[in-house]
Amino acid sequence: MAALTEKILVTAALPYANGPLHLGHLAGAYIPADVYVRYQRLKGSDVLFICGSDEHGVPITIRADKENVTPKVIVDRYHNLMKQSFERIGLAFDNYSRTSLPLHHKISQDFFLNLYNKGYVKDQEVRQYFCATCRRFLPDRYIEGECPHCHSKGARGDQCESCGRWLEPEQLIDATCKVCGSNPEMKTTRHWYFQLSEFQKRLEEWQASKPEWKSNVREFCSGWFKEGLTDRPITRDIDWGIPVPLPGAEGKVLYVWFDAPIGYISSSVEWAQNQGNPERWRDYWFDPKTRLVHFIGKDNIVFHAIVWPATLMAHEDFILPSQIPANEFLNIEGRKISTSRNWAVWVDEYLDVFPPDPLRYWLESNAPESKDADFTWKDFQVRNNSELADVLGNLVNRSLSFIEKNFESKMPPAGSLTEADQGLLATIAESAKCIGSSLEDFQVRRAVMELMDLARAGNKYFNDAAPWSSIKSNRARCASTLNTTLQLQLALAVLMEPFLPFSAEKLWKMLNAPGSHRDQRWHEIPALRLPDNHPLGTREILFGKIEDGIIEAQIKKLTISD
Ligand code: B3M
Ligand code: ZN
Repeated sequence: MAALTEKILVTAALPYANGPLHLGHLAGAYIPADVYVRYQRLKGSDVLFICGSDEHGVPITIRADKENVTPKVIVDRYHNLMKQSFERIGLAFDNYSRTSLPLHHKISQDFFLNLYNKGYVKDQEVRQYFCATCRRFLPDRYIEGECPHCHSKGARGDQCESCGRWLEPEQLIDATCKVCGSNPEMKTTRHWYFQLSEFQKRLEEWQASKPEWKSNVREFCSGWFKEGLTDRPITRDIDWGIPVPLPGAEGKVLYVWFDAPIGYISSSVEWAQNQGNPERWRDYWFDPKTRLVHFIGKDNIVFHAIVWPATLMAHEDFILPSQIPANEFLNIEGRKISTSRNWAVWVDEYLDVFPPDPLRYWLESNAPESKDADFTWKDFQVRNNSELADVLGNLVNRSLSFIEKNFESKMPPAGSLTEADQGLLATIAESAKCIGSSLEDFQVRRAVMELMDLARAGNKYFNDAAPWSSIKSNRARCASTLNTTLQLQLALAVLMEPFLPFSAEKLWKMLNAPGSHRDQRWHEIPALRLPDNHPLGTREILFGKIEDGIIEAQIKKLTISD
């Protein structure tokens, strides 16, 4: 039965290009998205996987000010570094773009004008902090002061990091300019507001039709609906960003959270252009049969589940998100990640020491799906050594080395299969089904456990069949055992692809299986077979053990800086 081809447009949040990629990024949005996409490709779905760097906004200018360089220097540096880290960890984007591209500027300005011309964007005079020393208006994050709720110092104009409450800059006690430290004054300025309040009813109705959304997303939104949606300024007084395309708006730029999600569209447009088929992106964004899936971290929920869908409704042409799998956060060794205090594990530094798959495996089996997760180096070592190496790696290694010794590295003939042999082969179909349905539900943790359970079943089968003793008494029986074990591994090589793509490829090659494991189809996995006497490839260690010393060096590297 041929599966119906589904069209799925998958996005992962556009990371700010203001620092290197760390484990928190990977855990929340990128690894879950990548697992889902790789699975859907094997299923035969028509998937477009889109991402790019978010290069505007105050996070970028603050970093630039700190280093005394231009924002351009910052975004060039980190865009390239992140892009490279994504590649090295195996993120299979169809396109990784960046929001500083002229293409993106144009698309965002057109989007803004579309909404403005329909009356969904209106200007308003507002009072805002102005720093007389720096001679500029201060956006939220350029203002610091004492939190009016918990009274901790250093709260930002938009949020207090200690108590987590959202703030307005004028609520801060003893507000100061983050750049020069002087007390800013209130002055009048003009901003353009998106009429979000007009969309509350439609948004509520739309979300009522999404009972399958994760509870964290639905609860978050109903909280916002209860408070009542208010119109939101979508312009800012800074000199880095996309110019507001209206007369009288000189010196103002679009708010980064207005242009960033439009980056999903412009990255798709860029992809289509690179394909030599510039209109192709429309097949996804304008076709109501496309499922639009946004993978994000929980701090981005309001933008993706409320503000962005409302802007899409206002524009009228585009499809709306169909799923928003939002994950919780990852802590490191019991502490909240802090990039400014260097409490983080950086992906590029990890990859200089370790292969990508063990990290992917840890992040998958500990995905912060319903609560925050805690990464510890020790647990990373345990998972690698006692699961990847001892279960999956061991199954492969001991059966292949046995065949090397006793069957000249050729596939031992299947012969006649016992109930136990057939039982193991039947488990493949069950596992493929379970893993698939977990992934359809965005349950990566459960899916990767099910994968590992299948490898465990393989080891148990191998132990029970004891080929080291049947080789002496019944060579044909022994051959059947090895044949069955290897057929399982052929299936595993494909089942591993969403989770452990590098090792999946390695295993496929070790089996010298024809073509690529990526060209297989999920529903055909149970029927995959290597023929009798098929020559196997070169055996390699699939997962090496990680020694204590290496882990201790990593733990030492983690020090909090002030
Ligand atoms: N850059 C925030 C973040 O990295 C923001 C996401 C944009 S997604 C359109 O968490
Ligand atoms: Zn100042």
